[in-house]
Amino acid sequence: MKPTQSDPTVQPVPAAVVAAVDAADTTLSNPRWAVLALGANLGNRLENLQGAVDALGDTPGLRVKVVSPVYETEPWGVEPDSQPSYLNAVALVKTTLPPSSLLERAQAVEEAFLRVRDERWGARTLDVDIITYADVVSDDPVLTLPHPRAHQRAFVLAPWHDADPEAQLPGHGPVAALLAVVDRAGVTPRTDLELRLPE
Ligand code: A4P
Ligand code: MG
Repeated sequence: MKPTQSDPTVQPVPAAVVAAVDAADTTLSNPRWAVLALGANLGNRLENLQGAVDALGDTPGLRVKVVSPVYETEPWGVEPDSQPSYLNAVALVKTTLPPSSLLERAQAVEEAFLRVRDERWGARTLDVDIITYADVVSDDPVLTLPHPRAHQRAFVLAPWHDADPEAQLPGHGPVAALLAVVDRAGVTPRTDLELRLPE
């Protein structure tokens, strides 16, 4: 029997619950683009980057849509020759996760690769940074958006530009224009290496 309005077992749903469910629905049907920078300079660097792409792809509410070419890059911000060189790449993802959950997931993926945090800018098996999340701008030190140093870094801008030539860095303008003025020394495409999208 079809329930009717007079059916005493059918309770009206409170307006607040309807609003909350509607809001969740909007988020779920409205995934956001985010740009993630991947870096590794310890262990099997390419495997670590691919592992990060695959682990991100296994995340509920997250799809990896584009992976960039891979670059070999000299360590930035540290004494020359004090660390092995990096492989860097960028992943463009669409996600229904809010920024804080995306950061948690990125850090969990780093942990899975036995990343040890002993010094800032220390060598690492895997670094997953959030470069942008939609057009969100935030100076919260726990999650600064866009990433505060992305605009200066050819090892982020070059693969990002390859993956999305039209990309914009909120607050800084087109990635192509930023890339044209940063120092690209020590940032070399590794055309012999390739990342795959998750299956
Ligand atoms: N945090 C704040 N905003 C963000 C964000 N947008 N994405 C906080 C990710 N994390 C963010 O990060 C330290 C804290 O930053 C986190 O707890 C998070 O809450 P971390 O990953 O633990 O440490 P880190 O990576 O050593 O520090 P940081 O400041 O993120 O370093 P950078 O600026 O990412 O630099 N040279 C080359 N060639 N290639 C590289 O990939 N990477 C670095 C790291 C240095 N030199 C490099 C490379
Ligand atoms: Mg980091």
